[in-house]
Amino acid sequence: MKQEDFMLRCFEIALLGIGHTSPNPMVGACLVYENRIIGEGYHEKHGGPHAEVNAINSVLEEDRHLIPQSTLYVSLEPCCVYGRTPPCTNLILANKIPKVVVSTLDLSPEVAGNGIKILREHGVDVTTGILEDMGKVIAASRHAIVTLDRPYIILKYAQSANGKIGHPDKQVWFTNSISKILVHKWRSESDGILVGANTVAIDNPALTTREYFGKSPIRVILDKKGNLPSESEVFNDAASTIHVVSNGKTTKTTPKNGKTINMDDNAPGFLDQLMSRLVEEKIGLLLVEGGAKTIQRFLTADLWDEARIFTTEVILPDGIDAPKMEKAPEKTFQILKDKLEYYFNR
Ligand code: AOF
Ligand code: ZN
Repeated sequence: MKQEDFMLRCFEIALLGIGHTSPNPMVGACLVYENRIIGEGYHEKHGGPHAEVNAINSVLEEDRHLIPQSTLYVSLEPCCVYGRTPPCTNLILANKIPKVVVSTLDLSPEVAGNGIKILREHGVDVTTGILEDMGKVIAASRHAIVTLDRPYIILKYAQSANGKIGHPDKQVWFTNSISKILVHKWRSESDGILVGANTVAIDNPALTTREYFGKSPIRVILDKKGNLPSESEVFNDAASTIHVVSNGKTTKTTPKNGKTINMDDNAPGFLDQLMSRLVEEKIGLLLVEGGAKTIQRFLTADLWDEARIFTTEVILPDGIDAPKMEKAPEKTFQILKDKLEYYFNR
């Protein structure tokens, strides 16, 4: 087995935490003695033990004496600060682990290379940069939070074969049931889901995770005028909601589960300020589900990391034009007759 193989295992288990770790990153760790994994663990939940702690705790009694001769693989640089949990660097040193292999740095300002520095200063042999591109993808939402003060943003929409996203006054459904399940899986993995008022008024979506297991994201509703009806599904108690109303507008609608916040939608930098506010709400991964105007606002402000776009065989003769992506897709999948394209903004 190569270093890369053990790192891939770290990534695989790190991803089990998706949707539950923000504002902390997903992290996976494996403890390896002579090509055998004697312990592994991942960061399961924000506020809970770190991956390294879970990996070391998982080692069986009969293998514990091997820990001081093992290599610790971690998808992210071990932390060196007292946060909600004590520093993982202390734990590594206390367990006398002689070698640590890291994929990518933790860009949190208080760590950012210091975790590795401390380990090296104490004689630990540290290797970094193993499968680093993939490690960065796994840490992407944490890194968006600490370097950009915003969540990792995924834009998602479906369009007809002739490039229409929908109809101005009635709901149109384009994609098939398998694509719908996939979108609900994405919801379960997201911390927040954002839509504009028109989408609520026309489609009345619930924005919950119903066709897949797992939690529903926090619903973020941009309702500049504050006049969406309180009976709208997004204000029900099936999930938490942040209702964003423009400063100075009064609204009688308050979510049954959540809150209303006032921000000036017309002010310059509104979206930046809102994203920063969503970080305070522990939203590290945000799915923007529409509609056309809202998606376009994020594209124009260059506030996006990924776009996942479905194109169907349906032709909608008249309707609202879908936003135009300026670059080429990097991945394309066929889901029965739906085409799914992934775009990345880097
Ligand atoms: C690790 N392993 O599994 C995770 C890390 O005390 P907390 O939980 O708030 O942790 C804050 C710091 O730990 C911060 O730098 C964050 O990026 C990092 N998360 N670090 O060594 C882990 N989840
Ligand atoms: Zn840690």
